[in-house]
Amino acid sequence: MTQPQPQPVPHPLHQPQFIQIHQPDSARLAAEAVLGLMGRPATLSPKFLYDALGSRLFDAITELDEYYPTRSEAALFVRHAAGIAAALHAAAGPAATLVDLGAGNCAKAARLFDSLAPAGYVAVDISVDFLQQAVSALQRQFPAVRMTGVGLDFSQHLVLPAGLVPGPAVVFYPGSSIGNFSPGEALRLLRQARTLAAGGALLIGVDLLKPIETLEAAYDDALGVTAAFNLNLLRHLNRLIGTDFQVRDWRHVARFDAAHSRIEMHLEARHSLTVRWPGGERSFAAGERVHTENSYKWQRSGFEALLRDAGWRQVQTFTDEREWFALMVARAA
Ligand code: AVJ
Repeated sequence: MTQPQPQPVPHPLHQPQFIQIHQPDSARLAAEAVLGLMGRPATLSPKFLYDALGSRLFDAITELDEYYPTRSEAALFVRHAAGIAAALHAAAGPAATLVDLGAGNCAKAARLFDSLAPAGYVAVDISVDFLQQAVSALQRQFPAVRMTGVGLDFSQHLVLPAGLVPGPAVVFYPGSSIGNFSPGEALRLLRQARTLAAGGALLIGVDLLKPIETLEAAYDDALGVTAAFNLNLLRHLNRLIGTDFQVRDWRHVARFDAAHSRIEMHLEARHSLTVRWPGGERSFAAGERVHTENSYKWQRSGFEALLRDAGWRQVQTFTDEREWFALMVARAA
């Protein structure tokens, strides 16, 4: 006589899906870079900061003493863990889909899994290649969660393929990346996020206004890592469009512009020079600049008002004593 074997409890074991929505083709990127280089003033999108080395330099920035945003945000997640979890549950209900904007290595979202218990996870980043490894690893850790990696430049248009978000979503946008957008662009993105959330919630990291010395040090650190991050854009362009930029001819500049409430990063020509590439050239006078990034610093009340303008309701702010950084949770109306 054999003992009856215990029946295994059936539960779904998922495999991650991967979709590339718009392939960032290098011809189009190169054309965009040339247009920016010819502008007066010359302006390049901060996305050109992130080639392979640029992404590693950004990771190094997050470990600098002067760069407070990453550390401040991480502390808020610990300090307000229970409050944030309760706010998200109240706003989105159980078994929501977690939509991670700019997911990268998925580490920040992974820390939400235990408290949020999402039914699905959609990791969005500019290239699906960045997501393969991280999403696959997370899927092995949480086999019952339906996971999708989506390659999409959501700064252009934040819309996901039908069916990926079957019910209410928690849209997760950490890191104060919203700071790269002007108030008008941010409003548009937050409206699209509200539509995407389908009655769910938003969890967003916002960098707040603080003393100028603190802001400028965070974007011009003593070790020169941020300078290297900014200057590396020139090496990226040399590969992308065949320019002959010499990094030594340029200087990193980071200044707070009070009128726009933003840190601006520029590359400044150390002397007059001409940059050449197949099909064009551009001369720069000594001291002339290429504008490479804006990082807006919000007042708490200003960003709360922006969220309401974008149709978000019941905004809850989780912050530190100094109000240096905020995590905001809101409900899609
Ligand atoms: C990734 C856009 C949040 O603005 O602080 C860091 C980028 N630039 N140091 C920021 C950045 C220079 C960063 N964001």
